[in-house]
Amino acid sequence: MLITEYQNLFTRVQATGPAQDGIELPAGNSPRTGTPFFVHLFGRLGNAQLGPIYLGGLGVASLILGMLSINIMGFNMLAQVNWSPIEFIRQLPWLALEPPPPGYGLKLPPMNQGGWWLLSGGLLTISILLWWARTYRRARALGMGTHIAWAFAAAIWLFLVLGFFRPVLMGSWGEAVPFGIFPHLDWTAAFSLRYGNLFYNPFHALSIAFLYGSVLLFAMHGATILAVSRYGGDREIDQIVDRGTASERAALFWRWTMGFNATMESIHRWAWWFAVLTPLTGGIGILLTGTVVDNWYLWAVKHGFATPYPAVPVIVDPATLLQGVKP
Ligand code: 07D
Repeated sequence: MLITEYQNLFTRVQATGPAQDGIELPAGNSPRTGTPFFVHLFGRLGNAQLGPIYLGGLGVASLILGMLSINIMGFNMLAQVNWSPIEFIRQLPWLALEPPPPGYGLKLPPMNQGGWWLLSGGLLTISILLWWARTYRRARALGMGTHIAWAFAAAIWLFLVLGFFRPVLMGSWGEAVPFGIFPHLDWTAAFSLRYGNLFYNPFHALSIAFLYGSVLLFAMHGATILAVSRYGGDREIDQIVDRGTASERAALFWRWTMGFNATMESIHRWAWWFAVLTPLTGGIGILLTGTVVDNWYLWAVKHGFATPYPAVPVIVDPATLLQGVKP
């Protein structure tokens, strides 16, 4: 049988050719690092070519500060298990570098009372901000839009609300999240309980809607493109300007099944906005918690979308009634 179907390049055939160094960079840019090489297995997931990487001043500074920050976390945890590497690995999920106790407010605490947390968090924050600047600058150097940098900024907003803006508004570093695997999860659960169940925070609800919405959109879009890749649908951008069978079929499928279709361009705007709005709305929700609203359940009762618990009569423990009665 003669196979005349369009061959999808990235799943069926691995095209190999001379390594690409990328475009010439304008004056003032650093040289790219590393000689590119090819790994077949990587080619099954994405592009087989690895490198060269652009590090530059921002990248190097960000990596150094990030590694310093994670080292501070690690060494603090190692000290907590008496410098035993075995115990460090065994207990790693439970170990924490905690922020200062509430008594210190926003003052500089002693190093072993949250000072290391403050230093490590500060370094991590600068490292992340430098990495953000790097994503912005690299996009500009390639003549791209800065959509990736702004989506990253939305995530950094939530990160800063949790570890910086809200603690500052509350007047205490102790409000911030600890570093550690289970400890940060425990913090999350405790935060929800302390402020009357985060499920009643409408911004948490919005954030979940965008999170789940992102998952749904990603699944729909990924599946649609794969379903029409035999007609060249994976060449998405060509399909926007050079309309062909794949794009039209994909659009038709959705018009058939739900009456409406996104376009090749607009589906990516849908995806970008849903992803960005997840941490954006989430950050608003966290910023309001404890600053404007102290108990989301009572807030929901007041606004008529949670039912109040029925009044419970005082229950007396019968054992207390026997006080002083000899058996
Ligand atoms: C966390 C911030 C950006 C991250 C950056 C990365 C590095 C790496 C490396 C140290 C993701 C910086 C870090 C570069 C450093 C090393 C090695 C983005 C982040 C820049 N919730 N909840 C959300 C659900 C409940 C609670 C969001 C679902 C309970 C709290 C999301 C459920 C309780 C907070 C969400 C559920 C509770 C959240 C996160 C179900 C108690 C937040 C969105 C079904 C467990 C956060 C408004 C996101 C938030 C948040 C989902 C339940 C507490 C939508 C599905 C009721 C305290 N929850 N949650 O994109 O924004 O995170 O809340 O039960 O702070 Mg929730």
